[in-house]
Amino acid sequence: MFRMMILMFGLLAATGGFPPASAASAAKARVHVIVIDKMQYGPMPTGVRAGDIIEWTNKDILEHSATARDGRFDVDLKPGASGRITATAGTLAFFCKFHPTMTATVVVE
Ligand SMILES: [Cu+2]
Repeated sequence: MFRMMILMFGLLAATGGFPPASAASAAKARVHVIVIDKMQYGPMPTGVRAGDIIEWTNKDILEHSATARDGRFDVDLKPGASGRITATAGTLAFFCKFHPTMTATVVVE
């Protein structure tokens, strides 16, 4: 009898009989990656919504940053490092504080 119950439980789990607990929240926040390469921010993500994650990945051998013009974030990015923020609604203009000619803007709905 006990063996039977274990078998049933296994079957339920295998066939998705139990809803995954984090399915709803995982579907909500998406991660948008901005790659920094050769002293430039890569293509800006589109369709970013407030609450999504914006992640910068620095592929250069120099340190960079993603620093908001309005001061709402300042992410330091060592060579090879990544950093992320939770996006807030608005037009996010940012630059690299080490190389101020590096600029970009991402729109968050
Ligand atoms: Cu830089």
